[in-house]
Amino acid sequence: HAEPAAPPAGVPVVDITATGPGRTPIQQIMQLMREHGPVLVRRLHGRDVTFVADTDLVAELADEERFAKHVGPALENVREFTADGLFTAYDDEPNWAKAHDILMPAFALGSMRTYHPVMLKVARRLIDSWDRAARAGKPVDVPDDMTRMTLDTIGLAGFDYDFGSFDRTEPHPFVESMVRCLEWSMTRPARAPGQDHTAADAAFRRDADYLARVVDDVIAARTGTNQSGAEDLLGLMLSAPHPADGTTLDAANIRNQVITFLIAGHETTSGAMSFALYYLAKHPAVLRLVQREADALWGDTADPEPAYEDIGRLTYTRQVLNEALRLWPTAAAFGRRARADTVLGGRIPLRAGQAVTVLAPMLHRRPVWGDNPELFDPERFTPEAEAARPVHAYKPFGTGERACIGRQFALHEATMLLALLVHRYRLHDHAGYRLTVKETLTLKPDGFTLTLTPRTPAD
Ligand code: MNH
Repeated sequence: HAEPAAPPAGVPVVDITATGPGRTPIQQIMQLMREHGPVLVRRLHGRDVTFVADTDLVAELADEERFAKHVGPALENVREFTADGLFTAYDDEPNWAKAHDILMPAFALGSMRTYHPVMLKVARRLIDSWDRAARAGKPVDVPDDMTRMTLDTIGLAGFDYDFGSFDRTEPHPFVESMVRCLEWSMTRPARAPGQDHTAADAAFRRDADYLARVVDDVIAARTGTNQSGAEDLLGLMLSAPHPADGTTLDAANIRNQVITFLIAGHETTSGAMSFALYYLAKHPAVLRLVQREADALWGDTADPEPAYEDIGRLTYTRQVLNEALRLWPTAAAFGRRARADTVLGGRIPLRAGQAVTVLAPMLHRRPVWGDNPELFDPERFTPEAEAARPVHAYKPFGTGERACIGRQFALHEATMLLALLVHRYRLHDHAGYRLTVKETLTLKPDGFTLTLTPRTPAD
């Protein structure tokens, strides 16, 4: 990649070397942007990263002719355990296009019909667990339980592999190792020169090896049967020929894809549902509207049997999720690299290969969102409001051909679960929770608990 050019004139340079990025680097840049505006250079140990949240500049960065995905320093570290899996593959790595072509059919809207029963089965595991907590009057740990639910869902829907997360009092060790690997990836670029990180690196290696063993287990469970041609993700990975040349994915790449999907397929969706529940607990009028939408579909049925078609009808619930992802896009930053020498916004010269990072949480608070961008308001996502906004003002799923492949999967899973939960429970903010956002490359509300009581239908 090209050497960074000197910071462009007129763009503020903020040197954070004295304090470092800390444990919340995204929220630090959000704060810096509140002080210095939506374009800035963050300097750390003499290394510069340009961050952009300006609506017009992001629209330019979304132009696939001029810019492509950039695998930045944090993702370079994630590559240590996901290598050329879809998320961390370089744009021009042949396995990106190959795996993309082979796996795309599994993420077309129609495929959600296949995943629907599995998603519902796992939603019921969560509900059983929350029913027990409600009867016992015990609080539930929302992000932990959302993570149990999304991990089991991607495990079963993608790989017919059961993590059994609700049978465990602690998170599955896969989750704990993964979180440590993501933290290592996030903090490693900020290391001061000359320090010794041998112990942290060795611990990372152990965690990464453990993740690889889980992946081997997932693959072995399948190849031991005669199910290898099944139509789920793993089936496609193991046996679908590439449409162009008839070859299948090689064994090393399959491992990288499995680990990629186990991580990308659950961590961000869990955070999105957690933030949505946080906002619902804090906004009773919105909660009432979501409940009304669920009630209109399922009435006072104690155990509704949501149909696949029901989920598309939960339009207000979907607006709530969109709005939660506006304020806290759980994969908050993505890199874009200039394909050729260019000038961004007519004033920021970029050399071929030079990268900038889009900061979605601040893009999502720009003036196109009105005077009160911090206010949680699902009305921002009515069809009329959406049509009136520039298309690139909202980027929780990234952009272009490297945008999230799992978007429909996440939205189907999350919309169904939210509607089922508000249909069944009254949510009590028993601890008067004050939002603190934990960063492990992705974002989650930290230590967010609720207590629950059953709803009577008229609530
Ligand atoms: Mn997902 C890429 C956000 C759910 C699998 N995802 C991306 C990117 C963002 C993103 C942003 C682009 C990153 C970049 O440009 O560097 N993803 C999300 C969010 C949710 C989400 C906010 C939930 C909410 N993602 C999912 C789910 C799956 C998934 C669910 C799988 C089942 N995502 C991926 C994969 C990629 C990706 C795979 C990489 C796609 C590619 O580059 O070809």
